[in-house]
Amino acid sequence: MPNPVDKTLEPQPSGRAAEFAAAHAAEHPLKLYGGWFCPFVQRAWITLHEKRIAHQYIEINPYHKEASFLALNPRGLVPTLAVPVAGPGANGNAPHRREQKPLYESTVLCEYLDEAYADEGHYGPRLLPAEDAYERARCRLWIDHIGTKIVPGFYQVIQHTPDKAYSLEEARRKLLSSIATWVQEMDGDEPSGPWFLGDRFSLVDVMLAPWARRLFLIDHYKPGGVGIAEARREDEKTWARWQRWFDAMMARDSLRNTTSTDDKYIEVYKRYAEDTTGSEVGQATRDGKRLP
Ligand SMILES: N[C@@H](CCC(=O)N[C@@H](CS)C(=O)NCC(=O)O)C(=O)O
Repeated sequence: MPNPVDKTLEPQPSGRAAEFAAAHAAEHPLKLYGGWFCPFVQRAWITLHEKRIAHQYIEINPYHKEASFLALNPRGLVPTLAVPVAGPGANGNAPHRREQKPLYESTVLCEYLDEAYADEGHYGPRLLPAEDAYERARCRLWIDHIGTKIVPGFYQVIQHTPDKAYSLEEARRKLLSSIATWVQEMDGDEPSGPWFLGDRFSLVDVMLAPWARRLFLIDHYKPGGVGIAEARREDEKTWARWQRWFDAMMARDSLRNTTSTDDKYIEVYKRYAEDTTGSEVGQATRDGKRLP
């Protein structure tokens, strides 16, 4: 299916994300290839921002699969990271300055950034608890829940059209129930912090933030919206805790500074709302398959 996103996609981020991109436009051996509209990219962007990692941001259109892009990431998806090669070159010679090792898959590359830039004195607190294997595993479990339940649920709602085998109400309930399950696993009843781990901001928060930021698109495009106000009438405790997290997340600089303006998201997500997008995520949702 020809990809209709190609022709209309804004070529650059806008708003605060444009400023952040411009501040990281200069040549640097650590390169993030991204698309401003992409929530998976925003995970990587937030991680770089949180840890103040020096890098170069390169905006590309992932729907145009340039050979140079596919050479870095055969899956042809953003985010893609190019990591400078440390140590001797592959043939044993002195390292070539321009040699790069690629990395992709947002969860993998965010974990890599957290581990590779681990000096807390320089890069701030680790985003996965380095000192506690159980807590780290628990974080990965709830990151997996975000990727396998909440994110697919988001697309099932936003891509819902009346001809679907499932109703909008069913898709909405499924999404809300996946979010509620996640919220019920959060630490931090008052007065501790708002994050998944209470006082401690972590990759669990990072992984959900871009879709939380995009929930307004469901309110914009789908009758009845996300339905959180209604859900809160039935379960005040869960949804009050969600709201604490949501408000804190929306105010976090790393999210705000990597976000473009709402009107641009509304524009680009129209094809999801009409279920005509040719993106791989969109097609997988339409076909009831696992997301790429
Ligand atoms: N599992 C991947 C998904 C990345 C992804 O789907 N990125 C989209 C943009 S939001 C993309 O590159 N799409 C290109 C296409 O669909 O052809 C990750 O977590 O990084």
